[in-house]
Amino acid sequence: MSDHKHDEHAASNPTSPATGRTSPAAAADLPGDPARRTFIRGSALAGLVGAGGLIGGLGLERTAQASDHDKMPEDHVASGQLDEYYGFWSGGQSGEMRILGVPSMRELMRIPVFNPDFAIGWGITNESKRVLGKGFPAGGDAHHPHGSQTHGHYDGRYLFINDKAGTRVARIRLDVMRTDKITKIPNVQAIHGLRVQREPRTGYVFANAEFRIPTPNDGRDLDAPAKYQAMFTALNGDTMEVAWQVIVDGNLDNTDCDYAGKYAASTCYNSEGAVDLAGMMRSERDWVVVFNLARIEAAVKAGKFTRIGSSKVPVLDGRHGSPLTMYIPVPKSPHGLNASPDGKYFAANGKLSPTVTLMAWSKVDDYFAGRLKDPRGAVVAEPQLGLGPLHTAYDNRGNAYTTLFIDSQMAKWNIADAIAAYAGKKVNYLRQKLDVAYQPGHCHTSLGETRDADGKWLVSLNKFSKDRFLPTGPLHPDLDQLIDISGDKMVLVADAPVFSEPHDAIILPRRMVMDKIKRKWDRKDPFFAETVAQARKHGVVLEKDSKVVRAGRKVFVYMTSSAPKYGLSEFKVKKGDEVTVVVTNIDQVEDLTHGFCLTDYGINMEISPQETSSVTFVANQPGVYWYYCTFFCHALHLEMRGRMLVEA
Ligand code: CUK
Ligand code: CUA
Repeated sequence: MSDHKHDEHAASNPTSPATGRTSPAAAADLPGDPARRTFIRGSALAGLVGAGGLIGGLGLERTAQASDHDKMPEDHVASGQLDEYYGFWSGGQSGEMRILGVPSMRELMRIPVFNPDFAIGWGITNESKRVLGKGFPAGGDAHHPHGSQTHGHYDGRYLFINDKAGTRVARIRLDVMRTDKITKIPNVQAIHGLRVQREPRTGYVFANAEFRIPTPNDGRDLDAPAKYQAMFTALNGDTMEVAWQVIVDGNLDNTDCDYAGKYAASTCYNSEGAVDLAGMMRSERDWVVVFNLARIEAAVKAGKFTRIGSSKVPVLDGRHGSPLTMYIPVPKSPHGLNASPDGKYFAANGKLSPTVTLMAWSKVDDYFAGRLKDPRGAVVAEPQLGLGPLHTAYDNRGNAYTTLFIDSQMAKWNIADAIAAYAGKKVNYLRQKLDVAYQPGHCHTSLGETRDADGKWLVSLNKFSKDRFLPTGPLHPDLDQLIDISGDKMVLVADAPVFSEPHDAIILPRRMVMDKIKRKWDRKDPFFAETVAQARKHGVVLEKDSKVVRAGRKVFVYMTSSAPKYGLSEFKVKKGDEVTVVVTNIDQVEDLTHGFCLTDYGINMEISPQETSSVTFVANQPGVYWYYCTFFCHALHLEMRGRMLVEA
């Protein structure tokens, strides 16, 4: 049966092998003259924000050179072989999460999160609607996937991801790769930065609100933006309830936390509190705000908070002068915030400044203990790297890798040397610059957000692909490039076009994930437990019974599915009935998934081995309607169908 699946296609490698299409060599040996990179001002800035100038022309002048990598494609994963790593990719404005194999960069699966998805029935089934909530928005804008941790190691329980468009945070179960909780964050708008607590465990999920809004936001204050506020939010990763919120000055962009369980920190741009572009650029400095978790928890316990509107969430005041927070001035409009896996530092990426500001958690200790008066004293290095630093990733050898959006490059630099240079020593901390194509946003190293950073792979998530692929109309794919960082030099090994638009990704070793994965559903799984309980009330044993239960205008249609048959080949309802179809896949064979599609009713759902899926709809059109299986499960798959009669 399962040999009916299209194995030979699934196993072939859609990404290019080592292409040799980029030019690591040219820039590689010339770390560049840091002094050449000065603050972006005047016309350069206008070009950046105007988007036309700098972005439009860049990259195209790059000359292709053969890489010395042609002989041994590091990314080659032959047909039938498994990747060494799982990559979890944000799906950006598609609202989903994607699973990629690394290093092949093959897309393995998509996990619908904030987006409706007809293939598996996300947003259609009752089980998914329970997760999405009533009246869920049509989609989402997902940026930052992160894996739950225990003591700074991935623990394989959950993935978390933000929705900027719908101000939500979602949790995905790693064992079944399915979204199991979505929380709408109150009092704020546009959840952007997201991270998980590392110590002792996750624990908190930290979420940044990017846009400042009136509090409460009840239809006033268009003309009083000075009264707008943004808040830092901590959720409880076990319950997905909001634990507390802290009001900050400015708006929050990206966030990260330490490896000791003491602090979280966020980049803020728009310290001016402006509502237009010119205003947001006025000051030369913005800041990083650090949150003291112990003090926040103590303040919550002591009742030093307010509540806003009908929300139960404790809201604390963390604006300038608050004992809960520390404001570290950094060059204006910082973007990415990245903690180093040695547990010592955190970096704010300059974006409009050619620098990355490196700060030490130990100095944050000093500040909150009163030993450090000037918060700027937390800065231990400020390396100049190039134009448009957005995000930084780390290896296990003391090096950092920073994306340069405007320069279309990846800069590798050494942390210890950057600190020495900041202290006045004459050392070159820049190790290499590698051209990427083009305009990278995030970068991420294998295991780089944990203590287990292994210094093997780096992925550059580029926003523009322009001339790199067959043209696909005006809309181009993004381009995620895989870079081998295991040696002294970064070597580009693979190009993977990706649909709009992954911002961030994480890379985990396969054993960590495979150990947790279920190949079939457990009949006691909580994901469909409510549906099972309802069947029990009707005296139905889902694994055996196929029958119709009528309760007034509500009709429950229970059926099994077993290749190539549904338990019911027909059922009758009356026009206007509220019909709930519950299908239980009793097949035990791995990969033997069935579908249930009801023609002309806009209904499809996936039922994987041992899963129960259900859908509720109103039978508003009289007539005969065929339902059929949508997953090619058997030689007689096309015959796997039945009829619903809706009586007029
Ligand atoms: S953000 Cu998109 S490139 Cu949402 Cu992490 Cu920096
Ligand atoms: Cu069941 Cu196709």
